[in-house]
Amino acid sequence: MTRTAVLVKPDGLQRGLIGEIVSRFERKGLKLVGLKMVAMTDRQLSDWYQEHKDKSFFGDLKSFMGSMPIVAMVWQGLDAVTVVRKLVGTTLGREAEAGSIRGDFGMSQQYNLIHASANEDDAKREVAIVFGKDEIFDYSGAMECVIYADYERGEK
Ligand code: 3AN
Repeated sequence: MTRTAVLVKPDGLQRGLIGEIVSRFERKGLKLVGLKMVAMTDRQLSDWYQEHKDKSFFGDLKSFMGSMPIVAMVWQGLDAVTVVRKLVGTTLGREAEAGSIRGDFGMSQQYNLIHASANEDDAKREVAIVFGKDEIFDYSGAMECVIYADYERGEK
């Protein structure tokens, strides 16, 4: 099982989409292993968005993301990074696939409601920026035996 980081951005919080977003991931069969509200610092945001540091929108993006609290989550599942990216949809809200979170709720490129880790290395790095080890929880999911086949859960 892999883990991925999700941020509901300030626009997602203001739009009242926390419950909707959590619900979509839950219904898919992903397991919530970390959740908190956090005001990200400029330092955290510089680390988080390091791949965009030379882009023209870097400063705007950081000040927007630091302008109010965000909701950070860690979701776990088989191929969780890919699954969550698909549920989130492509970057530009007005072009994102209908049925995805951005496709159903967003119109903007910058105000695109939600962040999801792009790959497993990013996921590990991003989780560590916002969560302490004691804020990630390992517990057995009661529904996992009907969400996954035995071989998918790594059991014979
Ligand atoms: P994604 O979140 O889909 O992986 P990235 O990694 O290309 O998208 O961009 C990270 C964030 O930067 C986006 N979620 C969006 O808020 C912002 N962003 C991307 N491109 C632009 C742009 N051209 N102008 C302003 N903000 C942008």
